[in-house]
Amino acid sequence: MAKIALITGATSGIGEACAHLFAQQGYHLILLGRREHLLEKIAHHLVDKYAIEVKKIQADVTDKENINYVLETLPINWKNIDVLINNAGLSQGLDPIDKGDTDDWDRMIDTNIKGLLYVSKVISSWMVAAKKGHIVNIGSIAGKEVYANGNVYCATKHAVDALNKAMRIDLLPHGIKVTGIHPGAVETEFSIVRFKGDEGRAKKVYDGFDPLVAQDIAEAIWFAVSRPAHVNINDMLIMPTAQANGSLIKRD
Ligand code: NDP
Ligand code: 8X3
Repeated sequence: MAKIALITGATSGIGEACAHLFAQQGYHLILLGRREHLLEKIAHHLVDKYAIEVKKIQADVTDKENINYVLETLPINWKNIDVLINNAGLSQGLDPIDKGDTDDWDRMIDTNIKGLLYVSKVISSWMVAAKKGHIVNIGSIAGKEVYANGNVYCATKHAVDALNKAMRIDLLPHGIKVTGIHPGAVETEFSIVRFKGDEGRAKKVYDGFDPLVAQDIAEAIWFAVSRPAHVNINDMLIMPTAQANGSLIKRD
């Protein structure tokens, strides 16, 4: 029987690249995101190309009641989830702490921390009952160090790093693997979202060096997920060659 992966934030960037790679490996997929037309488009393509089954969940991870509802009402055969990729996340703004927008802060905290928790609670309870499973949490270099004006985004990714370690402890008795994947700069919609649609400003983030692409991260995730049963990859920090740390990039 084919394995099942649930990917949050599957409508673009790293999540979408994971959907393609896991489909190629024969996984059935549950794709979750807010933009329905993109879920439709990606699901249609994957079903056509790889003859897998895809369940679309159009939902916002910050909506606790609805997340519980859409997951709990999945058909029973779709609850047998082997891999959860907690990828949905975003940054909003890049301002010093005295000038930050508190609505931006709420959005990042609600999505990157609370949304990840809402999904994880439901799925981990099924994994505990099944005594199998692998949770992959997408952190960031911003969860390992702090850079100028990154304040709240960095704090949310430090929380993901802590939760990743905490999940590994709590789920140890149940044989569930937990992996943290921490990328440096990846060119996706991330900076367009951070700068609220300002594509020119977003493009400048990646000027003069080769950033990672979403496929690089999907391949790292696949490496972690495809290890033998007795091997767990705890943590991977993956950077562009031109990026030394959270704030030092060598540009042409
Ligand atoms: P994208 O903006 O391309 O993708 C983000 C995804 O998250 C989209 O599919 C979006 O879908 C989804 N998403 C955002 N908010 C919600 C929500 N409230 N509910 C459900 N889905 C949501 O960026 P990336 O692919 O780069 O980001 C993926 C993850 O990687 C994030 O956690 C990010 O923090 C992390 N990361 C990114 C790095 C980078 O440089 N790009 C580096 C390190 C980490 P939709 O809008 O349809 O809901
Ligand atoms: C996204 C990468 O460096 O902008 O997590 O924080 S960075």
